[in-house]
Amino acid sequence: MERTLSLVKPDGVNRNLVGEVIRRFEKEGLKVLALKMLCLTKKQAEAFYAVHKGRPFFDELTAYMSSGPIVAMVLEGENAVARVREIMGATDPQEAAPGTIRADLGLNKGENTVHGSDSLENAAKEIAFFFSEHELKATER
Ligand code: IDP
Ligand code: MG
Repeated sequence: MERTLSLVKPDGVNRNLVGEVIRRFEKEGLKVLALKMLCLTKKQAEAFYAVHKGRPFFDELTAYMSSGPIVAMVLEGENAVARVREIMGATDPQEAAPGTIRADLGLNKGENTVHGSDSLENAAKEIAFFFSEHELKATER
């Protein structure tokens, strides 16, 4: 069993796609372990995407990610990290495989509707960024 972090980005929340994104994960057998809506400050977005600091799109990305509410969730399942990345599709909606969230719902490379952790190690860090030990414990089955 693995746990991973996914976000519905501001464009997804804005276009009423929260339920649709969660439905696609649940339909594939992933379990929602924790869930919350919040707004990131620019500083928090910069910390979350620190690995991209120095990239040309860093300022645009962190401004966008702090531009409105997002929904953060912890998903659990077998190979959850890779499966969530598969269900999301490639970063650029134009390059994402048909039937993936980004191909079907993404607007462009920046406003691509969802985030998913890219490794088990980053998943643990990203889960801890959004959820306290207490919040995860509260829903343990
Ligand atoms: P990922 O979300 O598929 O893992 P990353 O390369 O880690 O993609 O980039 C993080 C996020 O930064 C992307 O999801 C996207 O929102 C944004 N991003 C990446 N590359 C570009 C770009 O070339 N222009 C604008 N935004 C970008
Ligand atoms: Mg990434």
